[in-house]
Amino acid sequence: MKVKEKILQKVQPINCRHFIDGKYVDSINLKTFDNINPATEEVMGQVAEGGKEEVDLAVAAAKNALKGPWKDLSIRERSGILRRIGDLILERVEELAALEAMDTGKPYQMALEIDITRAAYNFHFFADYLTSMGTEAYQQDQTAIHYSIRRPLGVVGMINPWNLPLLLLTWKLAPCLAAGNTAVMKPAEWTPMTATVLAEICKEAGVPDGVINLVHGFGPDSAGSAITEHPDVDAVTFTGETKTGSAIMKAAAPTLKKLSYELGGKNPNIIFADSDLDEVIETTLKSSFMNQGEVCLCGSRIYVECAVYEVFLDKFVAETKKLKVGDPFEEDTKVGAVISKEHYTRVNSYIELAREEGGDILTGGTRPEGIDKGFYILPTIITGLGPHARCVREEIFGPVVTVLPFDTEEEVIEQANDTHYGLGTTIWTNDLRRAHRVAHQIEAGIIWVNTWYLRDLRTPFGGMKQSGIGREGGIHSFDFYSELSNITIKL
Ligand code: NAD
Ligand code: 6OD
Repeated sequence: MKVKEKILQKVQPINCRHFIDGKYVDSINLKTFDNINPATEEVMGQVAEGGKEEVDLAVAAAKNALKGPWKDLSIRERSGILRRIGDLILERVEELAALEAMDTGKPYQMALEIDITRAAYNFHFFADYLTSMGTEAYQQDQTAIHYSIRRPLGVVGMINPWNLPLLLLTWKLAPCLAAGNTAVMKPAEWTPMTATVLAEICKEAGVPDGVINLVHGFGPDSAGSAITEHPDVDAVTFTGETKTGSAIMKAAAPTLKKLSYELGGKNPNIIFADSDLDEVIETTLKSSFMNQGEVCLCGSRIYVECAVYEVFLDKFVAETKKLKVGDPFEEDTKVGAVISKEHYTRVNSYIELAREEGGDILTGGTRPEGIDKGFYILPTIITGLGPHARCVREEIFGPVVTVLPFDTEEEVIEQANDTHYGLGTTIWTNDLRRAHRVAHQIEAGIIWVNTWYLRDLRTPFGGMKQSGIGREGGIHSFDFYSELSNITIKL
């Protein structure tokens, strides 16, 4: 039996309810919305539509849960629960990957190998990290000793995007729980299924009732804004679009919530002539089109040194044409469907704009032939645009890249930095001095040399400029999810 039939026989889409104070519940007014499979355009199920009333209940449960028994657990006990969550995710890896593929339209294989595996690792990593953490202490002559203690922040609101749903939700939830907080989570409206299963997993792993709460719904005037406005939510961690970050900041201002932001990007992929082109092409295919280009870190602005521009383009276009686009559950599918009809229209409007701006579409730019249903867009490579074209400057968040030639290091650094984003950059060169020199001048929070999306969860992750506020990962996550108090003892 083919993998597709095997998985789809075992896993059916689920209806999604809120999870509040340890129980799955409907919305008070029983309102729901359709959950649509972007690969088939069919309605897969219903999602409870939450708003202010459900968020009020969830926040009250989370606030109450701060009193105990969560706060009284030893480090070893809390770490054990986190580890068990990671284990349970792995036990259900195929089911979760199938649900993620149905919700997002991404290839099942990618969901299996990246999204869900990493979601489990997020818990395993922070379970271990928690047990090895120390705090600062200073002896001041014979006068005093100073030491700091970490305490939970309180109730943390988590607002999540749809592109890597469980990976990014758990990237927040694991350190949030490790630091002893309670949570009210809102998954993106397009991708509610894996978060719904995670709630059950957390309960089974021993997370006390009220510690994690989940409210489904939309952003503005809905569950999202209710979280950001709620006076008993102490902090909000948000991953999503830059302009949504701005709206959340406004909503959170009256109650001065602590904010952590992972926002958009328009990331340069800079290819110098001395790099190993086969390696460049292999990775650039991923950094351009992985997850349909719906990764904040995708290198959608490709700059190639003139000496290798033509040879790079020939190979890149040829390899891109080989990527199989289609059914997320076919084993060899590399590019699935984009998330929604609205997004499909938006990405296509950028391709149209590129044509109007005088760009050449070297490959892609249309739907794949023979597929009538589903929000599919062929991987698209655009050349012939200048540095000020909108397709070169704005985040498209789809399988669309622009390629521009450059002559000098100075010129490419200037173009790479000429943006209000500053999330990630990849630099390809075999010249060690140049790698350091360019990396130090690039205005981005994450810079890879001769690789892309190579992660170590201890490292600071986040964006400069309008790509984010703060950093996540290792101690940086704990710095966000805890309050430090300094205690001074006079000797
Ligand atoms: P989005 O901003 O539209 O939505 C994200 C979440 O915010 C959703 O849950 C949505 O319901 C909620 N939301 C929307 N408006 C809100 C409001 N006014 N108040 C409260 N909540 C609100 O983003 P998206 O389309 O889901 O995700 C794509 C974007 O996310 C891209 O810009 C991408 O670059 C960015 N992203 C960044 C990172 C990162 O680590 N920097 C990671 C993933 C995605
Ligand atoms: O890998 C991660 O930890 C992470 N936050 C990835 C974000 C990807 C954005 O789409």
